[in-house]
Amino acid sequence: AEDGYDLWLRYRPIEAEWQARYRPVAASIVVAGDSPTMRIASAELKRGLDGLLGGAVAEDQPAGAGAILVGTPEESPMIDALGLPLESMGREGYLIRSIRIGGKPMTVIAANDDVGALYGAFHFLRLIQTRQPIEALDIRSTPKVQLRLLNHWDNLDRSVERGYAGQSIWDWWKLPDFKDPRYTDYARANASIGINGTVLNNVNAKADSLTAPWIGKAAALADIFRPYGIRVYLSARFSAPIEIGGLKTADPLDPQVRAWWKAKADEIYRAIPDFGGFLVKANSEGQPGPQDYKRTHADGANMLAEAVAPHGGVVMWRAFVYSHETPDDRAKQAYNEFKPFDGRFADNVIVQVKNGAIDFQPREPFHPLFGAMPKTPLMMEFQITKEYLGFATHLAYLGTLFEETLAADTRAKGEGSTVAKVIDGSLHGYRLTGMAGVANIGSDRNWSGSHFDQANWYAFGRMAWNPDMKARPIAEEWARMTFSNQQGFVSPAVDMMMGSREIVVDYMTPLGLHHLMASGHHYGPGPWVDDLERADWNPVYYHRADAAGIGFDRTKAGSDAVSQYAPPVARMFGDIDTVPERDLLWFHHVGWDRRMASGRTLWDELVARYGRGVRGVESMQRDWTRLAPFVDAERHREVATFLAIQRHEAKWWRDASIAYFQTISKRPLPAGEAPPE
Ligand code: GCW
Repeated sequence: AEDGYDLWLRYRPIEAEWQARYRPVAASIVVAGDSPTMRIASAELKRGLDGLLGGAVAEDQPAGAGAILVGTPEESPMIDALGLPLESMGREGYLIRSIRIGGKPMTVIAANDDVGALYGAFHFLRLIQTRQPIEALDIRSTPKVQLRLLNHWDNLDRSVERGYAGQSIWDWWKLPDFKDPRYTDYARANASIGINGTVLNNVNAKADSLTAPWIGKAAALADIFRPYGIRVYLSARFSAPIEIGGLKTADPLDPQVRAWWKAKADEIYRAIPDFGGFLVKANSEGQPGPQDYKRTHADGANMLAEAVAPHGGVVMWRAFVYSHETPDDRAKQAYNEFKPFDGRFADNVIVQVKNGAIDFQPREPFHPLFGAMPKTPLMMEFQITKEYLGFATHLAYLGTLFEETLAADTRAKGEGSTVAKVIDGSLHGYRLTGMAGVANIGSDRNWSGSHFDQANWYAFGRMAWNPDMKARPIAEEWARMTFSNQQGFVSPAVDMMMGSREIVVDYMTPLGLHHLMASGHHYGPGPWVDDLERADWNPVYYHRADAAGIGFDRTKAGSDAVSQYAPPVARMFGDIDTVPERDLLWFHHVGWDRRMASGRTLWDELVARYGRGVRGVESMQRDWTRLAPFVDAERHREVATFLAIQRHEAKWWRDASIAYFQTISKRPLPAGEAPPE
C-alpha cells in the first residue's frame, strides 16, 4: 500500500530510459570492509539499486566497468591507491567521484570512516532517485554542524508531548528484548539525511528514565542505531538525585549530588559506551533546576558536564526559560538569564536556543541570543512537529522557516554575521556546534502524521548537515524522491510547498502577531483568552489590542526587547519605518489607521492578510487537484482531505480572529473582503 511508510527512501522502479542510462554506470557494488556499518551501506545500495533500476545489481564482483567502490582507504587497497584528498574531511565527510581504473569507468564513494561511506551511499542513491546525471561525478560533502539531533518529546507511557503522529515509536514495555524492525527503518531514514543523534525522551523528563531498567532499554536502541552513526542521548530531570537517588537535595554545588551524577553517568556509559550526553530543561515551565537552590544555569550545566566529561559526553542546556515572576516581557528572559554567563560554561556544554524568543510561532524574528554569546557554543532548536502550525493536517513546509532564521543577519560582527554562521561555529569559533529538531515522528504508518510533514523531518536533516542549504532545492529533492520526478509534478508541488508556511502565517498570525492560539492543546484560535493563571500564557498579553491599535511595543518606549539585538538590528526592528512588515506587530503597538506599504490602513491590511491566507489554502487545493495524475490515489486522497480540513480551519482562524479584533478596532470590514460565514 502507498501508506508513506517508506518515506523518501521509496526505491520504486524508475522510467525505462533512466534505467537504461544508469545501469551501465551502476552495474555492481564493491564494498570494502565487513563492519556492521559497511554491511548496511552495501545492503542499502543493493536494495536501492535493485529497486530503482528494476533488476539485480551484482555484488562483490572483482571491480569491472560500472562498479561502485565503497569504503575507506584503510579497508580498500583500490581506494587507497586512488590517493583521494580525504585529509580534512573528518569522520563523516565523503567523496563521490567518477574514476577510471585500468581504463574502466567506475564510481568511488570514499570516506575516512565507515559512517562517511554510508552517508555517501545514501547520497549516491539520492542522485538516482532525483534523476541526476551520474557519469561525471565530483562530489565532496562534509557536515558543517557536529551534533545533528532529533529531540523526541516522548514520554515513558508512549504519549508524545506535542506529537500528532500517534504514540511514541519507542515500545518501552517490549524493550530491551523485542527490537521492533521499525527502529532500524528509523535509523536508516535518519542516516540518509545525516542525523547523528537522538534524544529519546521528553525534556519534561521523568527521573525514572535514568533508572537501570530504562538505561537498559536505551542501550538496546543505541545498539541498533550505532552502526548508522547515531548516538543516543537522554533528557535528564534536574531533581533526579532526590527522586531516584534518595538524596535530600539536587543542589549542583552539593558534593553528594555531584557524586550521584558522576556515578549515574558511569552507570549509563557502562551500558552505552558511546552515550551522547544529557539534554536539560531546567527552571522553565515549572521544571526543577539550579535556581531552586539559588544557583545559576552555569552551575547546573557544569555539574552535569563534569559527570559526562570523562566519557566524552556533552550537556545540551536549554535556554527556553521563562516564568511569570518576570512579567515585563517573556521575550527578554532567556537573554537576561544567559548573556551574563557567556564564557562561564564548561567546555562540553552547549546551550540550546529556540529559533525565536517566544515559542516556535509560525513566524518569529531570530532569537536575540544568537550572536550575543561569543564565548559559549549555542545550538539551534527548531520544532519539526507543528505545535503552532496546524498539527498534522495543515500543509506547512518548514524549510522556509528554517531558512529564514538561518539566513537572518545578527550583525554581531558586522554584516553577514548570519545565524547560520553562529550555528556552524564559524562566526565565533565555537568548539562545539549543533542543531536539534523536535521530532514529528510517531507510530503512524507514515511516521509524521501526514505525507507532507515528512518533508519537514527531511529538510531539518539536510539543513543540519549544511545550514546554508536553501529550502527550495531541498523541497525539490524531497518531492522527487517521495512523489514523482515528472516535470508536471515537481515545479507546481515545490511552489506549493514554498508558499505554504506563509499561508499559515497569514491566516493565523499575520504581520508579526504571535501566541494567539487556544490554550492548552494549542489547536485553533484563541486571541480573546485573558483568564489563564499566568499572564504570559494569555494571548491578550501578546497582541495588546486596544482602541488605539494592536501589537507588542518592544521598543525603548515599551519593553525594550529590541536592545537585546546588535545595534543595527535593534535600530531596524525598533523603528516603525524600517521594521519589516512581517515583524511589525512583534515589535510595535501600531495605530489601526496607520498606512501600510499597500496603501491600506493597518486594520484593512490585517483583514486582507487573513483573507489571503484562506485564499492561499484554496489555491493549494486547486494545485493539488491538478496533480492527481502524478500521485497514487491513496496518498492523493489523504492530502486532499487534509487540505479540506485546513481550508475549514483557516476560515475558522480568519473569522474568529477578525470578529474578535473588530470588537476592539471598531472598524468596518474593508470592501471586497468576505464577511465571516
Ligand atoms: O512549546 C512549548 C510547548 C511545551 C514544551 C515547551 C518546551 C516540552 O507547549 O509542550 O514542553 O515548549 O519547549 O519546553
